[in-house]
Amino acid sequence: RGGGTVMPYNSYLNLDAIYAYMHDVSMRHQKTVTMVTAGHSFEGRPLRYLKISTTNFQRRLKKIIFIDSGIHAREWIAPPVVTWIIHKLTDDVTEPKILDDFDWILMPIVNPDGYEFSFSKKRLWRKTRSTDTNPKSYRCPGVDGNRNFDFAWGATGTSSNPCSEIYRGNKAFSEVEIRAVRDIFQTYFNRMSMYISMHSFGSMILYPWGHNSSVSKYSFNLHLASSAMIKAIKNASLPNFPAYVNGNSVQTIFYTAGGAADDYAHNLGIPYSYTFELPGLSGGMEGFELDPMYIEQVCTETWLGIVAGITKTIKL
Ligand code: ING
Ligand code: ZN
Repeated sequence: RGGGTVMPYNSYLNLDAIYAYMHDVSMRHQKTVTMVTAGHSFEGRPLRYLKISTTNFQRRLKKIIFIDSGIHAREWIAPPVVTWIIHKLTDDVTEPKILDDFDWILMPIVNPDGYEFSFSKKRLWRKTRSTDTNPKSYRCPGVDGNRNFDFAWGATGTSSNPCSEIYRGNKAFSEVEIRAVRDIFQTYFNRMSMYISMHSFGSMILYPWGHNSSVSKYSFNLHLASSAMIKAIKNASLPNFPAYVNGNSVQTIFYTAGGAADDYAHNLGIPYSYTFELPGLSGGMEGFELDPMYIEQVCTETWLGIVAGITKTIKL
């Protein structure tokens, strides 16, 4: 499996280890990889992503694929999937075509404060760790980053109560972490053909719209590409893993949410915008605590799914 530094994929790594890996990759691949610090979190941790291009990102020769994870702290299986993608685009290139065809933005930890908190204090923490002027906010810190984007902000499936797990914040983009993601979109949306927000769990590929039951004008292509992803994942998966399903939020996860990242991206005109719900092997809260023995399995099958989906992607 390729040279260079291989991150361990038999345990979940903390923020420092993930950032150290990103730094290491960017140092060893200076021609193709740039690490960006896009500001700092509410508690002061750096917000970091990698830009990967075989033809120099700034020359704007190619469309971009943007993948993030860790917007929700407790969904620990998502960040290793994104670092695995970094690995497959740098140290273990088995799909040179998609590296030649696209520039990439990979942000494994959108919400570093929440991620650290889920390691050190509360395993099942979901939100950011910010406080605002709402009187309840000191007792109940944190905003749901995936309800904080400025598209259908405040629509159904969100809460104005800081103590809720789906607290939307006191305004759209109240969260500095989500503003950093917004800035990536604002800078590059014209070039982006695909956006994937990695979450867990449920073995689903969701696509817009998610704020209500309306149907995207791209839904045929969204469905076609995600079906190709699912087929490839199924081929590489394990018998004890649940089968994936795809569709828009209402059809698939049976709830809607205003202010989510995938709708924000889609509204900017990014045609292929997805939320992945990676596998969890049990229901309830245990679904977030996927046994680390399965990390590498989820990484490899998800990567193959993404490759198949991109291959199926026609220019929109
Ligand atoms: N799931 C997503 C959530 O933010 C989602 C699912 C995405 C619903 C987009 C609607 C729109 O609730 C997880 N696991 O967070
Ligand atoms: Zn999530």
